[in-house]
Amino acid sequence: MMNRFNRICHDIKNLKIQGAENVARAALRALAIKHDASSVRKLIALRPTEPCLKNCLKYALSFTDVQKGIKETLKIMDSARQATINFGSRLIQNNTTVFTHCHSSTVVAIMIEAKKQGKKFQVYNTETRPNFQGRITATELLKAKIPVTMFIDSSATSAIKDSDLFLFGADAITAQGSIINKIGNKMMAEIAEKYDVPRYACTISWKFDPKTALGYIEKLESRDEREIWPNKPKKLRISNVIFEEVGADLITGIVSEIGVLAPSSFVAEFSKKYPYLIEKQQPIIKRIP
Ligand code: RUB
Repeated sequence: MMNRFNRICHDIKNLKIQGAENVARAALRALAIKHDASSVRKLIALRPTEPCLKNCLKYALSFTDVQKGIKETLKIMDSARQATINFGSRLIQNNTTVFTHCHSSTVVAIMIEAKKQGKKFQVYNTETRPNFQGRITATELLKAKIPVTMFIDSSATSAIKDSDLFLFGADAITAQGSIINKIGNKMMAEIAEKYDVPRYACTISWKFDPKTALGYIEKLESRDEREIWPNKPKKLRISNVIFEEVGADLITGIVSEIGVLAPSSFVAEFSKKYPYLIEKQQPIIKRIP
């Protein structure tokens, strides 16, 4: 029988708990059970491309009373999430076709809020191989009575050229105003740019990785090849890098609790609002490309 801490770790590792914010919240639940140094290290290593998880743990652990720290962190996250949803819902109008990729709980919540406001719109989404998170998105939207059409990933062009808006989530925001999100997002943002479809990353600002301001390059998680082909020929190498960087030049705006900001203004505004999350140490020169 797995203890509760290990169960949460197992569920994060195996994508039973997925999406950056869900992962960060689950890590805080695990932190409430165990917060010695090795448990914290274990939590941080579960999903390497998740600064929100790291920011949350760092802030919660800055309190002498860790349980109080966890509560305070969740309070900030809850109010940031609500404000992000409110800003994001304003982007959706009547008769809009919204395109999205993968599953972002933030993007889904924005769509549900727009629906609650009485807006009539439809969603095009992609299935998101190999783990099909697009099915989670489609299921949640249908439950909220929002019409959805699912496309296979390789038909994204057909979906995007008939869309009015591209909303996507974020796993990380860098100091350059770029976003790290599910593989495919960059290609889709490029297609959307070609067809003049505006592209917004929707996320609480705590996905910002302060270390990127010091020259760190965000690590992109790679997963097991067997997710793509369980009985693959022995000598075949398969790339299963699951995230990629969407450059600031491809992003119309970052929607967060701070507002809807151009990527170039995001970092300055974030630093003003959350000075305690900004890194104080010196750049690690050898990691600068
Ligand atoms: C999920 C994914 C999501 C972001 C944002 O990838 O890329 O778009 O994590 O999600 P995975 P949220 O399934 O590999 O975790 O808005 O819920 O934080």
